[in-house]
Amino acid sequence: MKTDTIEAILKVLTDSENFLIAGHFQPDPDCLCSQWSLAEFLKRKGKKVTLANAGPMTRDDFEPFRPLFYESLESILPQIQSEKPVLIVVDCSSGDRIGSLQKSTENLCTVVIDHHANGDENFGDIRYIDPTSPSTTLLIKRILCAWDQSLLTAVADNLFWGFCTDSGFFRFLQKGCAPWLRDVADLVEAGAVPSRTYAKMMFGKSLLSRRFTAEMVRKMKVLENGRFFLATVTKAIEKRYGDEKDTSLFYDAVMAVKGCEIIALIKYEGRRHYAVSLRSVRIDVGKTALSYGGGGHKLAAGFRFKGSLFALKRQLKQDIACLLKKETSL
Ligand SMILES: [Mn+2]
Repeated sequence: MKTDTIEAILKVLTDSENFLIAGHFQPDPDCLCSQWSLAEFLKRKGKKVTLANAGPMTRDDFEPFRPLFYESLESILPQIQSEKPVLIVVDCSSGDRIGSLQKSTENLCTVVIDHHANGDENFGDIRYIDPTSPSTTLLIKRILCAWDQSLLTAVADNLFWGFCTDSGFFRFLQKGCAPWLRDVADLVEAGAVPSRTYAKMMFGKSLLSRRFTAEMVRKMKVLENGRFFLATVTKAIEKRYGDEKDTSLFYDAVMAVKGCEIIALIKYEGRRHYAVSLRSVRIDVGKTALSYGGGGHKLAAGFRFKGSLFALKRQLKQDIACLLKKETSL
C-alpha cells in the first residue's frame, strides 16, 4: 500500500494556516479524539482550525466535544469556498466515509491520516496510512511529537482514550505492537491515566444497556457447531433499547464462549435497510465485509445491506459457513 511519510504531513501542517478537520460519520472516540487533539495542537501553533463531523454525536461521553464540531458545513460554505482550508480527514480513507461533509469539501486540498487498510487510494492528495497502528490517535501522537515533544495533558488523555477504545483496552493488540506501546507510554507520561480511562469507558452504564445484552444473548442463533453466532436487532428491539444498545458488551460476552469464531450482528435501520457488524476471534472478516461493499479491520468489520432480512441472513450464513470451512481445511 502506498503511503506518504510523517514528514510530508508535517510540511503541509507547517506551510498552511487554515485547516478543516473531518472524520467518519458515526464517530467513535478514536475518530473524535484524533480530530480534536490535532485541532487543539494546531490552534496552539497559531493556525485557524474548523472541526466537522457528520455525527451523530449523541453519546453522553461525547458531550464536551459537541459544541466544538460542525455537523453540517452548510452555514459556513461560502467561507470554506473562499478561504479554501486544507481538509484533513482522520480515521477513514475514502470520501464517502465523511458522509454529508463530502460534497462541500470536494475541491479542497486533502490530507488523509488513517489506520484502516481498505481505503480508496485515490482519495486525498497526501495519505499517511499505517494499518499496523492500533488507533488513529497514535498516528496523530507521532505527528504531533515529530513537530513538538510537549503534549498537553488533555491531548494525551484523549489520544489515550482513542487508543483504548480501538484496542479494546489492549485486548486486541497483536504481536509486534511494542513500538506502539512506547507511544502509549509517552501518553501516560504526559498525563493519561489508564485506570481513569478504564472507568470512563466501562462504568456508569444503564441497567437497560445490560438487559440489551441479556436479550441478544438469549435470542441469538448458534450456527456452524457453535463457531458462528448470529444476532439480530429487530425493529422492536431497536425501539425498546434505542441508544442503550451496548453492542460491545454483547460482543465481549459472546466472544468469551468456548468455540466462538465469528459473530454477526444485524441491525435494523429502516424498511429493507440493515447494518451488519462482524467480529472475529482470528479469521479475517474484513474481506467478507468488503465483498458486501463495506470495510473495516481483519477482526472487526461491517457493511450495509439493502433488501430483505431473509435474503441477508441466508447469504451471510452461506458466506460465513464457507469461510469457516476454508479455515478448517487450511
Ligand atoms: Mn480507528
